[in-house]
Amino acid sequence: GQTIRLDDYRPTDYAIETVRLDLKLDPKRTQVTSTLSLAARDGTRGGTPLTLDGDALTFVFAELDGKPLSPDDYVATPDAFTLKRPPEGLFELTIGTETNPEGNSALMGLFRSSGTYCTQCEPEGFRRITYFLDRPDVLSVYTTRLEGPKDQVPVLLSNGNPIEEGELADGHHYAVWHDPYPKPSYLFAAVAGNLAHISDTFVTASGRTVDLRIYVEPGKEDRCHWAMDSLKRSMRWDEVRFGREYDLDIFMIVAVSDFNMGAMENKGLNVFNDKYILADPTTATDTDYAGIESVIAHEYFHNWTGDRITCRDWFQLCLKEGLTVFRDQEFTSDERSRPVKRISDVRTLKAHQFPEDAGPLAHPVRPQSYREINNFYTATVYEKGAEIVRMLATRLGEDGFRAGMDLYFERHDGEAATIEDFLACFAEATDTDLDTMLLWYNQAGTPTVTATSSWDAGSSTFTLKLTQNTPSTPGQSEKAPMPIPIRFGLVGPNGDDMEVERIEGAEAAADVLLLSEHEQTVVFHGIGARPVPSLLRGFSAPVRLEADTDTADLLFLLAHDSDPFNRWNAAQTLAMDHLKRSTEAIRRGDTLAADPEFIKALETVATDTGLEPAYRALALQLPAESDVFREIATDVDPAAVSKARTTLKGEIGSALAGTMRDLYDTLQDDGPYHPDPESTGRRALSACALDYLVAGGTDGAEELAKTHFDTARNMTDRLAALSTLAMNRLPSAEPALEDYAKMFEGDALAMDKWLSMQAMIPQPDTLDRVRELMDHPAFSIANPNRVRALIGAFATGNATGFHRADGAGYHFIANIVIELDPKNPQVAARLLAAFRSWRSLEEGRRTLARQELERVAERADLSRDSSDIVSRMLG
Ligand code: DPP
Ligand code: ZN
Repeated sequence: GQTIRLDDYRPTDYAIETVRLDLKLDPKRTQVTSTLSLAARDGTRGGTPLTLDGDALTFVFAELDGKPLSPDDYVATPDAFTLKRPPEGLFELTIGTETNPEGNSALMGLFRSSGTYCTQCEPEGFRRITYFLDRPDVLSVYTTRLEGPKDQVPVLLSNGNPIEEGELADGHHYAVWHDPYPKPSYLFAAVAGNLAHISDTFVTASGRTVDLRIYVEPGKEDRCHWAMDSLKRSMRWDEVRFGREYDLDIFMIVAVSDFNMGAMENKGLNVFNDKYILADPTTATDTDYAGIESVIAHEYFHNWTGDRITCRDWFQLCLKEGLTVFRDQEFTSDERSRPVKRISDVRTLKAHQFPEDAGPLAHPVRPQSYREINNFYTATVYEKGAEIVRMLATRLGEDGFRAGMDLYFERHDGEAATIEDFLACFAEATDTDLDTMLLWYNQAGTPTVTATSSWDAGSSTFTLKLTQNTPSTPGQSEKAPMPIPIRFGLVGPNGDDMEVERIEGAEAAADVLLLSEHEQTVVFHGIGARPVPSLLRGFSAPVRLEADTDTADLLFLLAHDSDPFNRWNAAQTLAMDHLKRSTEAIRRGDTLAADPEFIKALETVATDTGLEPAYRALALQLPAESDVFREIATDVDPAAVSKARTTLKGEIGSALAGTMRDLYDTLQDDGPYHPDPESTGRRALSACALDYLVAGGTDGAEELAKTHFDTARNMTDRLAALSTLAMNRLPSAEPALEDYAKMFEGDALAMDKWLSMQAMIPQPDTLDRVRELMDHPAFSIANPNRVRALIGAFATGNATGFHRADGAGYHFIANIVIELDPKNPQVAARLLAAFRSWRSLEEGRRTLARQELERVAERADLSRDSSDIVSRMLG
């Protein structure tokens, strides 16, 4: 495959001012007629050939300014259409193509999901519908006409506002939609089918009434109300926090059951994976409710950061994604709990982005080149991209950040912009030199920051020696130092933050200092007693911090730090230190007991009713096995890590059995279910207590969990109890799993949870179970949600199973990738990325994993998606 490079960017020779698309819907032979009004851009030489992108298209006809073109005038292949000698001035090109929605198993372009016609165009799906300049910097005004048999497709939707509809002969009807906002092709959408909807209205800040609709399969309307509620709150929040109003008369969301991604922000017509729409208390968990709220917000916020201002090219993907993730994170923080949200986001970042950044798939937030852009919808572009925006906000303060955003919206509305454009707005609005911020976009790898400290009584100074070092990553061996904002506090002996008279050696504002060199020595004056430094508060930069804080310091921070993030982080660091040492002991055939002081400190947090229950639940959660892998980094023995973690959990559970039982008892609530943050937190803490009771082997714990499962009145409680039974491999797990399957038979989303849970049971023979479940009626290899639920959960959520010492887990996943790749390359390539940390494994597993990767790589006809991943992985 060909490599696309950022440095090669140049605008197209021609602009497409308007697009008239006409779709005559048919399951196997949909007729697409596209009429483009084109004009050469300034500077294009007269007669320069025009080449439009295509992908697997069936060409039917072409006309120029309403007259048929002779075959001498153009070349049409499945992958491109070239008009050899375009006329001067404005001209109209009409092209007819034919496409087979039913045969479209890749779910890119026009496809069918349970009978509904639906599109997915980002990033390069529009070229599977018609020939086009299918890139984000070609902005056009679209008018779309949809036509089909009224009994099969009573609902016909596209972007913008509806302008016309009518009946035709032989039971057909049509609808015409017009989107006045110029947009790139990746934001085009069309949906047609037998859909029901719920509707509501929203009055914007300036008093316009917007019609809101959520479309679903008939019968599922009752499960859309939380999504609608989330949408209205998102619309209000964007007005209040960023001054952004919605701009069309109607905003529509459609939920479909076959979808590669979570959701898609098409202008005025978002298409969602139904997992992020449908919710009711019996089938959705608190996590599902929170996920729906944040994905609804994310896609809605794209209306300004993505749609009104889009990306110049796909290298700038983080311009819309990082920024929009930041915005949805802020929304959740404002709606729920800021510390809890921050901790969850950092856990996600470390679980997904850090390993990506440390392995063969590492790439800059703004890559310099790609072979397949679909493989760059990554944790790095999204989550690290959001962290960079957060660092800007941290450095510039609330007002400065808002001023920069205001300028960005004002200056670039209606444009396709770059990261440089974005940074320039903040630099200008706040008169700050932000040139080195670009390094965060251009350099891959997670910097390690070290901090060594000393206090000098005589001079009342506290000295912090800081260094930063970013490891080499594929294609980048040398790294320049980056600007790293470190939010800090010096915690005095009484537990309060100390006053600092003056700071030398670093640019510092209030409680943030900027590490900008490889090495800096920072001196804090007026420090009359030895403080414990609390660094990187709120995780102010996406770095790995190695500080010289010892166990006593960490216990002190866990008890006293005024920053809730660092209090939590102190507990995590203590647990991680233990897990690493315990893993080593296990590999030596030894054991290592947990520190009673640490367990006691956990108990103090768990029972501190001054803290939110959700926060207490997070504090009690041990680092995941994958977190420990990451920290160990080389020669990882997954079985030893798993054993270390299970042992520690058991020790805590048994030491704190009485506390956990009290917690559990006081947290039960008989009121009606509501997914609000308070009751969500209560349920999370209760589930955590129950899990520790079981892990600790407490008398009666299994019965308690079984009763919790049987008497649950919502999915959150039911699933938590089932998970505890299953993950701890208790005898009651199997009958409970059977009961669950009977209860939710036929409910695909609820059955996904059942598939996932079984796939994650941490024992070697889980692989056999996963193979059997592939024959269960609840599973289908054609549906991405089912594949992610069963196979994805096994590959990424079951270290014990996937990393079986005999390599059977690797072999199984490689087989699935090979089977899936011809049908849905995107989903196959995603699955393949489960191997991304293979080089860190101990030698035996590393060899087995390499063999499987090589077996995949040797396949002829591998998709560009999978071949790109596998070659980078082996490269
Ligand atoms: N729909 C995906 C997202 O919102 C890709 N744009 O992140
Ligand atoms: Zn997005």
